[in-house]
Amino acid sequence: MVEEFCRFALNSAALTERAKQLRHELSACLNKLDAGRLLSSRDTLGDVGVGQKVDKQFERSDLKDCFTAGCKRLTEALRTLTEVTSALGGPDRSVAETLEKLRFEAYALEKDIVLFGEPTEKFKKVGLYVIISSNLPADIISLAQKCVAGGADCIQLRAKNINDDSLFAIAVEFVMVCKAAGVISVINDRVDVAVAAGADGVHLGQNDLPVEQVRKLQISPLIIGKSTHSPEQLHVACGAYPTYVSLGPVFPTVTKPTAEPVGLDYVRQAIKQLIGTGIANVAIGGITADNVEEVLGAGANAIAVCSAITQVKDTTSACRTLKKKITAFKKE
Ligand code: TZP
Ligand code: MG
Repeated sequence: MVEEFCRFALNSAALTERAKQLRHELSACLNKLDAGRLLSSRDTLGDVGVGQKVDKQFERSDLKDCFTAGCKRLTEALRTLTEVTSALGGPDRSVAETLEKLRFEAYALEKDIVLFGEPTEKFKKVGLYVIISSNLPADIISLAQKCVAGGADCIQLRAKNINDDSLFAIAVEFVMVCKAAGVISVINDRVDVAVAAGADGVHLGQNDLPVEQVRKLQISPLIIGKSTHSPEQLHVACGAYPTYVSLGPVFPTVTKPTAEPVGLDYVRQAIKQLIGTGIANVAIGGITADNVEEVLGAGANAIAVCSAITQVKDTTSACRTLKKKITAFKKE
């Protein structure tokens, strides 16, 4: 169950491989026991446990629920097997020792799957990702409200020149606006602020803290985004398992005028590179209602925009137009 969840629900080759490895090691370890004796002592008809049921035994709400039950079953079974094989005695303690080792590996695997899987599941709904790049508290909140009204699925707060106390205060308010509307909130650069303000995620650039370090600082599963501008950067990013990677700037952008555009070729190449990683992607940079379909056509999962939404008279309507185009494209 755990392996199939990694394989079919998360599409993560790396996590599937770890689960498979654990299954094989368990099977090799159990093969050391006397299979003939075990089978001979099987007594299904005489087993008093057969047919005994507890409430909700077969109630599962979704695949995640099946996965959680699978993890509990796995660790409980490993515990029981460790105890029983220890009680068998004899000079060979290697089976019990391996089973104990596998139990701790199973705990670690469950944690890694949840920390990767939960944010991934949450981020799946993102089509329109808006970046609010401003240091002015009033602007930030008013823009966030307009983006929420216009159907943004995720909003990032990008305030680079503001004191920490003001940033934290505005982040708390920003998160509240997003949460009330069921919109994902992301803080640019700062994992401390993201965690303290209760945001859904943090976005990291090439020169920010490494993803592995940020993962250690979360207090509940956090969406972790990572900027990439080339296939090489993408390769490195994938090794750290962020929730999503941004790909760009696709086109020249006024928001980052010095950044070299990477074009749609990079988006196409990145989509191929991301197959089997379970990592989502967001195309960014110079995207507008006029070129959004072209970007989606190159394979992008989601579209991030800043100026197309914040540098216009009617932010809400600009969001609606983009969202409509993204939704229509995804339905095709
Ligand atoms: N990084 C690369 S492009 C960009 C960032 C933060 C901003 C995208 O902004 P715009 O205004 O949508 O081009
Ligand atoms: Mg940054």
